[in-house]
Amino acid sequence: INGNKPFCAEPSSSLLVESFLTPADFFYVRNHLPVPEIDLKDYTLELAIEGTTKKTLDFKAITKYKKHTITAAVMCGGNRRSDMSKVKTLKGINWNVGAVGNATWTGARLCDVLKDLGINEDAFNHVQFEGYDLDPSGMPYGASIPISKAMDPRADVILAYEMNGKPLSRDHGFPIRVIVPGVVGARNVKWLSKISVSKEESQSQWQQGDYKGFSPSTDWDNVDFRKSPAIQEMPVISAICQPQNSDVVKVNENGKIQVKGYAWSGGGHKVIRIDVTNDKGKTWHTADLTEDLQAKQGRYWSWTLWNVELPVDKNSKEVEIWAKAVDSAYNVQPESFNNIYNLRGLLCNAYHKIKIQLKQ
Ligand code: MTE
Ligand code: MO
Repeated sequence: INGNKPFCAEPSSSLLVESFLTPADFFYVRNHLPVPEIDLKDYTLELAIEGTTKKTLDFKAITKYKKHTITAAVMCGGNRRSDMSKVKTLKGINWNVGAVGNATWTGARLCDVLKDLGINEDAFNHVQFEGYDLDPSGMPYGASIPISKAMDPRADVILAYEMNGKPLSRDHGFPIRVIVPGVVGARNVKWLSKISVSKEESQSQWQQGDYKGFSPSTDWDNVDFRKSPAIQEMPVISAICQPQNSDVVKVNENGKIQVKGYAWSGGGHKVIRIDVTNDKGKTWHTADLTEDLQAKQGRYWSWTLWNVELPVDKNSKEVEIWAKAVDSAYNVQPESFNNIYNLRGLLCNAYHKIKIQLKQ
C-alpha cells in the first residue's frame, strides 16, 4: 500500500509474473481522489459535443452496443519511479515495478458510441473524459485523448464494464471505465461520468499540470507545464520480477538461475526481444517470451512475460542482472536513469538492474 487516502497499492513483483492475466485483486490501484460509490440503477453517462449535451446513456444502453473484448496492459506513468528517485529526489508515489497489470477488458467500442453522435471528425481534436470522483472543490478527475485514437476502430478504445470476464470492481472503475490501450494509465478514466468531443484537450490538472515529461535539468523553480505535451503512448519498458533485488538465490545443478519478468511498449508495439545480462553487458542472453498470440499487427496491447536461465560463475557470491526490452519499432530502453530523470518521476524505462546473492 503506497497511500491510504486516496488508496494506492501495487502487488509484490514476484506475484505479478505468476499469470499472464493479472487477477483483479492483485491489479495495482491508483486513485487521485476519494473513490465514488455508484448505484448501477442511477448510473448515467453523458455524451457531449463541445459543451452541448447531446445524449445521456444509462448502463443498459451501453451494454446494448456490440460487445468487444481486448487484452491490454494498463501502466501508470510513474511505474518504476522508485528506481528513478535514486538519481535525485522527485515528487510522486514511490512505485516499485508493480504499477502495471494485464487484463481482458470487455465493453462497447468508443468509436461505435461516438459514431451515433454524428460527429464531423475534422472539426474536433480531442475526446475528453470525466470521472464521478470529485476533488474538494467539486471538480472531477479528467483526461483526454486525440480524436484520431478515439474514432479509430483499430485503436480498440473500449468503454469497459468487465475485467477478466467479471463486472468491474469499485477499485477499478465500477460500473464503466475507458480503456485506452497503449496509452498511459492516467487517460484510462474510471467511474466514467462524461465524454465530450472537443477542440481542446481536457483542462484537468492531470492533463495540464501533471503526467508530462521534462529535461533532467528542469527543476521546480523553472518548470513550465505548458511547454511539454501530455503523455499519451508509453515508451518500451521491462522489469525483472523474480528474483527481486537483494534476494538470496540457489544456483541449480546446471550452474544456472531462473530469471522472470515482464515487458511492454505503448502504441500497440509488440515486444520482440528481451536481452538479459549478468556481466554488465559483455554477454547478453535472449529470454523466452509468453505473448498474446491473438494480438494483431500494430495492436499489441498486452504485456509480454519473459523468462531466461542465466549461467553464473561457480565462484561468485553476488551477481548483478540487467534486463532491456526491444519493441517492434526497434525502440530500446535507455541504459541508465541519469539522462532521463525528470522531476515528476515519469516514463521510468531505463534498464532494470538488480543485485542478488548466490547460494552455490
Ligand atoms: N480515473 C479516475 N476517475 N480517477 C483517478 O484517480 N487514476 C488514473 C486512471 N484513471 C484515476 C483514473 C491513473 S493515474 C491510473 S495509473 C489508472 O487509472 C489506474 O487504474 P487502476 O487503479 O485500475 O489500476
Ligand atoms: Mo497513474
